[in-house]
Amino acid sequence: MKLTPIEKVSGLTRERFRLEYLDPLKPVVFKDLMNDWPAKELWTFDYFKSKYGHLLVPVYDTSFSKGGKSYMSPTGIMKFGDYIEFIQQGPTQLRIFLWNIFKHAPALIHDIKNLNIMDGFYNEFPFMFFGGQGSFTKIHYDLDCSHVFLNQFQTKKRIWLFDQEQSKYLYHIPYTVGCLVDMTDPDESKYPSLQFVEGWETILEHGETLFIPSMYWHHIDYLEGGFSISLRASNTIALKLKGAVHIAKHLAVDRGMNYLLGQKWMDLKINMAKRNANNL
Ligand SMILES: O=C(O)CCC(=O)C(=O)O
Ligand SMILES: [Fe+2]
Repeated sequence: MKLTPIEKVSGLTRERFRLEYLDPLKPVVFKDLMNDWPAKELWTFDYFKSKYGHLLVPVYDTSFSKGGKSYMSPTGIMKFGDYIEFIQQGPTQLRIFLWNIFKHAPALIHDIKNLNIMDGFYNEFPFMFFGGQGSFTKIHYDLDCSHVFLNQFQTKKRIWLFDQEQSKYLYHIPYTVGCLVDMTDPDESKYPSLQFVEGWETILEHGETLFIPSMYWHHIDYLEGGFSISLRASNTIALKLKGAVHIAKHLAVDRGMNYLLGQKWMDLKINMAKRNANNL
């Protein structure tokens, strides 16, 4: 695997962002996009615990993507405050993900601001992601095909990105947005095609925003327990349409077949991923 560091920039204008990153679909880290957000200072573990600790949240562990009955389902429900205590105490795989905190705590919306770096943000879908040290968000790309702006708080994450050209080398599991390779242990003797992979790497720190271009694969390792908020944008009708078709196709086929065949469907997909990677 060959990984190139993602550039970190300040003071990027809309025009330069469009020309140098958005149009060519090239990732970048903004060092200053969240500078005017009150959340940058306000949102700490203690703040969330004291004001919103009573909220109930769905939590997930690594069984999330296993085939069968629990496919894509939460592991349990916890009090938000208890969860934060848990990730503050040390390593854990438990994560909160795709959580729209503003539905439960609308006042928090005033702590963040619209990002003016491009048009087409979906203001109704701000999602939060929390995880303990050692947890990871398994490599995937986002089903809705939107561009993602991932804003980091308090702690650090290591992020790897890969464009769609890399799918076959990553053992993409057909009909899903996932891969067979275990990116926490990218073992080239087990997955020989990994040797051809070319991608991007960054350590995202407090106050930084990562631009993940549409359909880029992302694998995220939580170097410390922490959280981020991702804001999504689709700036053209064509991209919105592509997202809608992608969602319909994937959900209908994959969920339908999982319902009918359970683990057998997962085994079939895994065999297809291996065949595709080995027939390069
Ligand atoms: O930060 C994470 O753990 C996952 C973020 C992600 O997958 C996204 O924003 O699309
Ligand atoms: Fe994602």
